[in-house]
Amino acid sequence: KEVDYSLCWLEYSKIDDEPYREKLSKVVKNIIAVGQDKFTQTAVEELKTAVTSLVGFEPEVSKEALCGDNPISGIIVGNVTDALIMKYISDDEIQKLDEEGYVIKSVKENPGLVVIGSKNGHGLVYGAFSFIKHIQLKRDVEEVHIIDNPKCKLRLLNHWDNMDGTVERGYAGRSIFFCDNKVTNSLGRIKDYARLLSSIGINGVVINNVNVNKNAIWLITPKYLGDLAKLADVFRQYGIKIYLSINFASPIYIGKLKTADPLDEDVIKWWKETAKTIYEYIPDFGGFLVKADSEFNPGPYKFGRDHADGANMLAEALAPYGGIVIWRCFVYNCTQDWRDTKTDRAKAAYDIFKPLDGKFAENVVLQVKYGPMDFQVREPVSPLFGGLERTNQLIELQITQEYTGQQIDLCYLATMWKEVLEFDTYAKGPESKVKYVVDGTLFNNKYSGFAGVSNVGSDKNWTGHWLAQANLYAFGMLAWDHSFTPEEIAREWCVRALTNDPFAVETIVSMLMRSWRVYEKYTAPLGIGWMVTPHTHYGPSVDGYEYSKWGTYHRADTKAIGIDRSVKSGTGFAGQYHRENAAMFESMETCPEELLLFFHRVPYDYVLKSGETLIQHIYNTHFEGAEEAEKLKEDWVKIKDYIRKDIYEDVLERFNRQIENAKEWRDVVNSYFYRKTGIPDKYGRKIY
Ligand code: GCW
Repeated sequence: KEVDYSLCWLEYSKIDDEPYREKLSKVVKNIIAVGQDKFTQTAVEELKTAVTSLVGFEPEVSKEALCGDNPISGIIVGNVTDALIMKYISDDEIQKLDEEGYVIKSVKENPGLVVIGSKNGHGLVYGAFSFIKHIQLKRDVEEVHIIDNPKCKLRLLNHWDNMDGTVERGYAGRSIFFCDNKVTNSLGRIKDYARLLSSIGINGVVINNVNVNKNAIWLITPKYLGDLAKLADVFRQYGIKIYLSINFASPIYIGKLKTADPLDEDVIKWWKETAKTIYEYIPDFGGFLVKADSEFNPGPYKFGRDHADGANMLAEALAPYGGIVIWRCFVYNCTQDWRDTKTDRAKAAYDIFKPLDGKFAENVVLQVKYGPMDFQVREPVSPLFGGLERTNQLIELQITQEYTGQQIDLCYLATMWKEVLEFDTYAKGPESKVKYVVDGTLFNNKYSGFAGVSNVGSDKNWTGHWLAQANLYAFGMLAWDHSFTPEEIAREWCVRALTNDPFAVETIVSMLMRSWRVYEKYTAPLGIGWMVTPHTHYGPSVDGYEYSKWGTYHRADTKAIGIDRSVKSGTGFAGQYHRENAAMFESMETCPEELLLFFHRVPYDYVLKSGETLIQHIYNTHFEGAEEAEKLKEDWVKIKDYIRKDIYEDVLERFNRQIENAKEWRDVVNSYFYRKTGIPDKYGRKIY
């Protein structure tokens, strides 16, 4: 089937290694589907599509093992309770499987036979995709033995798609879900999207923006539910549930009630009826995502109630059907006076949600942005991780590159995410890392996991920048299993999606691995953040948000820059962490240097560990960052011959823009500080 968009890592080109293909052919020539259910069908269809392209012939599919007792070769796909599967998979192996897990095993006594088994259908689909990956990476099929389970229960994407077809903070074209205030009927593309997501383990998508306005308010009504049900049918085949963002004041807008007070009888009843209707259309509907009392969205505060009142009321409406409420913690005063130095936006989420810890219903999950501010290129980890001990929680990561180069600049985010996940909260002593909070093991949560703000749109490569596909891929992989390294993920993605030439692969992996740091170097220094062009958030504007209402200030003067967030003399934010981290952030000496200006107000002549002064560090990193951006392009040029021509050209054009952007950042930031301080660059480089 010809489509006018890329299939990313599922774009199968024929395996060029003859001997490997030969070996493989013996195994993949038969597919034996034990069950008849829709997941088995999906798994078989995927295996068939992949084999046909990768190996070059269409495998035979049979419903039962035609073999009787004779040795057979092929892939058997089925539930671990099926007799045929049980023959080859031990109890011990079955024991190790979770709900969504799978086992892939080549049968020793029966060379050429591979079994893919799972406890439920989702697992079978994951198992099929995993086997496909296995062969794309040319791993041994005669020795395969994988038992794999997702570490996190919820692995969600959040789309900030509006019904008019625009995407808030989207850099990859239009919405794939909505157009002209209608739900899309291009279900072919949706199916391919479901395939891509399922192949990286995603099990839920929130399809509309958290800012729920105009028509989107009505998505939870029969006006749209029929069309949404069709989307849900497509996703369901791949083990993915759909969720909707809702407007907390819906009972007023839709129900024509006088209030949306979560404790009001009529409001409670209205939500219960609404939930009932939704589940009539979509029996496995995932639930609601709610941005309440945040950036002008209505919430329980409006009615004199707190966030637990609001979330629990919705949770009760969804509970009979197994739905959940995902409640965002991105709540802060967005009409701050910049003159007010007491209010600290970084403190808001913890101040609001910590006192509510333990008060949320069983089917409520709090969704917490990884940092206390807003997806900056460098932030400390939110103190809510480790702070909330009796509440389900999801970590919210931003795959779309709002503050990290907008899919023009290369910025592989897995390196950042990994640092966040490895951060030790000390909530229960050492080894209380964020990764153990979000996989639910530290506090034994019923629901937990990852939510990623999607970077996907209608562009033919889905993500604007071809290499930004790696971020989507990495998000899924880490949500599935946070023990993967960013490097192995990058390599895998590269081989599957771009090229398998070893030199080209290593070059691209190296580019990806250093790209976050490069981006950080030429933008705002040492964790202070912002300094971006207001509203668009691309390109430099050092004072762009300095005198605004958003609570995002650097407070640079001629002597010093940064915010004192210590307990002793500052806003006290550092005190929101557990003792070990609070102490570390409290003092300038022990605060990690990359976060120095986030936590401290630092004079320009302060000497850093490198021996350079703060001002010199700012100059150095900005010159280096711009140079390293040019190096990224040089590397890309070196591998020209190994990359498909149109991809090569597209990416080259992005690097040219990145170089311009980096130069602009370098000169604006350096000039700003030179003009503030009058201190020249000790290496005499050009500052304007
Ligand atoms: O990062 C900010 C964005 C807003 C976004 C908001 C949020 C969807 O600038 O565009 O709104 O965060 O996360 O709710």
